Amino acid sequence: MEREQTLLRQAQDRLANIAKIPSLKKGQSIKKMLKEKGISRRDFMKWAGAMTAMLSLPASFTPLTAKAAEVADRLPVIWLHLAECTGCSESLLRSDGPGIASLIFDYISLEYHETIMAAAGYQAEENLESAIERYKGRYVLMVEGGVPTGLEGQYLTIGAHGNTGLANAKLASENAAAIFAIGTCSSFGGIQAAHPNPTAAKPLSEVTNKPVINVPGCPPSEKNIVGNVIHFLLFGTLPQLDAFNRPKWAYGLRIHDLCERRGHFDAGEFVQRFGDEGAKNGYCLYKVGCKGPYTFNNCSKLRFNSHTSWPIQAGHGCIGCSEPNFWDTMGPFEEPLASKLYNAPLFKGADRTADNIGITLLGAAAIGMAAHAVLSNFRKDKE
Ligand code: FSX
Ligand code: SF4
Ligand code: F3S
Repeated sequence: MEREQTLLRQAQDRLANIAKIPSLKKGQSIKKMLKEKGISRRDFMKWAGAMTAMLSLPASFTPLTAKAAEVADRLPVIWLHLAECTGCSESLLRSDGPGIASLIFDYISLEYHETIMAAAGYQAEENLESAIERYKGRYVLMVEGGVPTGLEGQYLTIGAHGNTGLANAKLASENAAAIFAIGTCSSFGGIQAAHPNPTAAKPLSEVTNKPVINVPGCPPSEKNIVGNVIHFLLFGTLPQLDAFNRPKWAYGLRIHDLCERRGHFDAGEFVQRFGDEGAKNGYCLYKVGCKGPYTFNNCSKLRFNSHTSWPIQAGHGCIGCSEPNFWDTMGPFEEPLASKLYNAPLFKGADRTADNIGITLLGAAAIGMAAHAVLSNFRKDKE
């Protein structure tokens, strides 16, 4: 309780100080934007309550979460695009609705974002340099995409002077107040770092000495991106992180832990082939490749597109998109991980066991061990 009060006071003071900074979005306010989009104050407060819960904060923080959103226009953000598909930006900007999350993202001050800014060529380059200079030590850096480091970064050049993505990432990291690696590519290398990684693509955290918060997912949900912005506004400190520097509030549980098909997993009821009776009955997708038991993310709880659906609800297993090296380690995506080990003595027939006596006996621990074995085998293969 005492700790809660101290945290509340700290966040209040921080937000009061941020509110004193002049708005970077002249003539705009959350109130006005909500009105334009037909979102009521009540819905906004409901959103603030849900966001507070998502950040694992007590309900007493709800008014502060709302306040954080209101002062988000004081936050200069520089968003770099490196090697990736732009899905992370799409996840945020094209969510239906628009949801309040994307609205808040509109409201922050995006000082530089290669795909959506109007400037091009030399002018765009100048924008990056001047934003870094003007907001030194104050801006939040969000980086989407892996960093090709082969040929000194020449696999990825950006803009009229042909600066490398590597050089831009290093430069922008230097004076950032906080750094977020948005998406699996930036967090862990992603698809371009998949074997044989021809461009020597690396995660952002490997090209800067500054602390990097990873927000993986291919793409990550807009809630996880905006949640990090709100957390930074509230506290200005690193959230609790897991072993892969992912915020625990978002990546603390496995997809499997809260999956709506979990009851079928426990009962040994599986889809055997896409389109079969089991699929029609909404059975567990483990045997058609679901990697939910090995994947840490909050999709099963928060879903996508204003909570309408998510991969498993749509009928396909989780492919493990928020895990390091998932392109190499989680495939084939439509086969269970354990069948990779079919010939390994310990796990021989693991999925046949599931067939005969139900997965309950196989148990999550065995699946976890299988995953571990696959990952270690994979590393050996590569060496
Ligand atoms: Fe794409 Fe982003 Fe995947 Fe990567 O998301 S959705 S390839 S994580 O960097 O644009
Ligand atoms: Fe859900 Fe996949 Fe776990 Fe089955 S294996 S319960 S579909 S997360
Ligand atoms: Fe990715 Fe699995 Fe969620 S594939 S989007 S972590 S359900």
